[in-house]
Amino acid sequence: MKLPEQKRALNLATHAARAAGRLMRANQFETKQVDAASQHDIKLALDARAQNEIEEMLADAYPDIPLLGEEGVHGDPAAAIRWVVDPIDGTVNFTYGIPHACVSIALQQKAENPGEADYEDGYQTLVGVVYDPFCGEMWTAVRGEPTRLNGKEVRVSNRKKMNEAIVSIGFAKSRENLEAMLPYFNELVHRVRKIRMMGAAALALAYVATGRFDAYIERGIRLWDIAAGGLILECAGGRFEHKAVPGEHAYKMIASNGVLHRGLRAPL
Ligand code: LIP
Repeated sequence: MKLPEQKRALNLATHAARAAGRLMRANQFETKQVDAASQHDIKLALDARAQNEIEEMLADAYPDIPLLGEEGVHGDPAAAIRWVVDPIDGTVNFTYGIPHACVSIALQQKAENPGEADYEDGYQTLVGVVYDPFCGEMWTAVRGEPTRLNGKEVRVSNRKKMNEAIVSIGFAKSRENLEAMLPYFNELVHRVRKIRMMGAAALALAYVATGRFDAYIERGIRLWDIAAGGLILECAGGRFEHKAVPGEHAYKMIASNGVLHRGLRAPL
């Protein structure tokens, strides 16, 4: 399996993200077919349709590279190279007509040296794309290069004071994560300027990378929610701390502008 040339992979991922974004925009005001729903989560038929559209475009160009996605796996997800895809991140928002959701596509490879891996499973992220079709914002990152928003370089904030910080928190989908994070929420809310809970992990990471948020914290989040956004954050000068937790490709993570990281005192 040959590693794609990274600029070519980035261009392909942005085209695939735009295709999924067009599908989201075309259905923004349409009644959504719900395939499954629980107290804190919804699965739409459009989630699977969007992932199929992305998968076809990626496989057309690179038929040998498997895809690990929120809506299923195509090929061997433990291969040396893989795409990691969340076709609609922020599905509950999208279902309710809240225009805060995005497409997240990452290219990962198994690191040659374990010390160079980003994740405990040995993978490192090479290319990341997060696309918000409602604001027309495309974040792109290639490992070792600056993050760009619609082609323009962006960087994390340099805010150093917690009482000036905007921190985003996600409560994921389970009661256990909710119970674990509420005490921290109650403590943190008094120390920062504002807390924001927006419902799309990949956008929260992109917002930290762009200096709109100063940090983002969530536990029980999945790899497809954070793989692209984590690279986008690191290439924008941010700090992306994460650790595997029980569950399929599940992580707890603290993302920040770096200078505020210790001050968060997140209990993860
Ligand atoms: C969502 C994440 C969000 C998290 C939600 C859900 P989805 O992803 O982006 O941060 O709090 O529970 O996991 O399911 O909309 O792709």
